[in-house]
This record gives sequence, C-alpha cells and structure tokens, in this order.
Amino acid sequence: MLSERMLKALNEQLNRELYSAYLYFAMAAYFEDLNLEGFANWMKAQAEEELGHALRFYNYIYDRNGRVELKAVKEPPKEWESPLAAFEAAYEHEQFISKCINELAALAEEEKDYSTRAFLEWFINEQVEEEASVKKIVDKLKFAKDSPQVLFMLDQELGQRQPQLPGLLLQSEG
Ligand code: OFO
Repeated sequence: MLSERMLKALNEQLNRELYSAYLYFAMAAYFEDLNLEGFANWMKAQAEEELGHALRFYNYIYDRNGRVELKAVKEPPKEWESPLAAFEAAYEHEQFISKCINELAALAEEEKDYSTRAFLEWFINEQVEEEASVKKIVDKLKFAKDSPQVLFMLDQELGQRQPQLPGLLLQSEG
C-alpha cells in the first residue's frame, strides 16, 4: 500500500510525464511549421516515449492499489527562437525531470517504500539516456550554426528515429 505522500508524489510525476509529451508535441508542431520533418519526427517519437513513461506511473499506482488522479496539463509554449533554442529547452526540461525522479527516489527511501524505490530505478537510468540524447543534438545544432546544409543533414538523421510504442499512430497520412 502506498502512503498518502508517496501516492501524491507519484500522481504529480504522472502529470509531469504527460506535460513532457505535450511539450514535445508542441516542439514537433513547431518543427512541422519550419518544414523540418526529421526534427518533427524525432519530437513525435519523443512525445510517444513520454506517454509510455506516464503509462508506467499509471500502471504502477494501480499495481500498488492506489488511485490515479489526473490533474490539468499545463499548456506548453508554441514557439522557440530557433531549432537550437527548442532543443536547449528540451535539455533543460529533461534535467528538471531527472531532478524530480531523484526527489521521488529520495522520498521512497525516506518512507522505506522499497518497492517504489525499485520501480524508480528504471527511470533513474532512463534519465541518463534522455539527457544524453538531447544534449548530443544540442551540440550538433551548435556546430551547425546557420549552415542550411548541416541542418538538412541533421534533419535527415533525426528522421530515422523510429516510434517507440507499437500501435500509436503518430505519422500523418499526407
Ligand atoms: Fe523525458 O523523460 Fe519522461 O519526462
């Protein structure tokens, strides 16, 4: 059985994961407007992955006989100054999420809730990967500066990312 405090904190993280998906969908839409389809594809796959994170929290709360509480999801920004600014914002967001996951793990330890602590292990490792993959793109965009050729190559590369969850329709029909 989850403590009240732990349950509240897990529900808050579920909301943050949904916001992460919202944020990356917003970034995907921004890239669609710039006709950077590869970047948009990468962001859609990222948003999809975030829905998977939200689902993990959802399922875990029920596995522990808790109650999911869905709160309003904050509206994400619509525009960024540049592709680099969007990825820098994504990197900052992932660092914030890592901090939240670490705080959750600390709370689980404080509460001697070792099941939740074990559940969070996956997220602790995942955040290392999340931060690293976004940071790599930030660095490449910094290298590209204003070069359309490098941006085009990067767009091709990011277009290769495959969706994570089978069964979700994230590709447009057009
Ligand atoms: Fe991007 O890792 Fe979840 O939020």
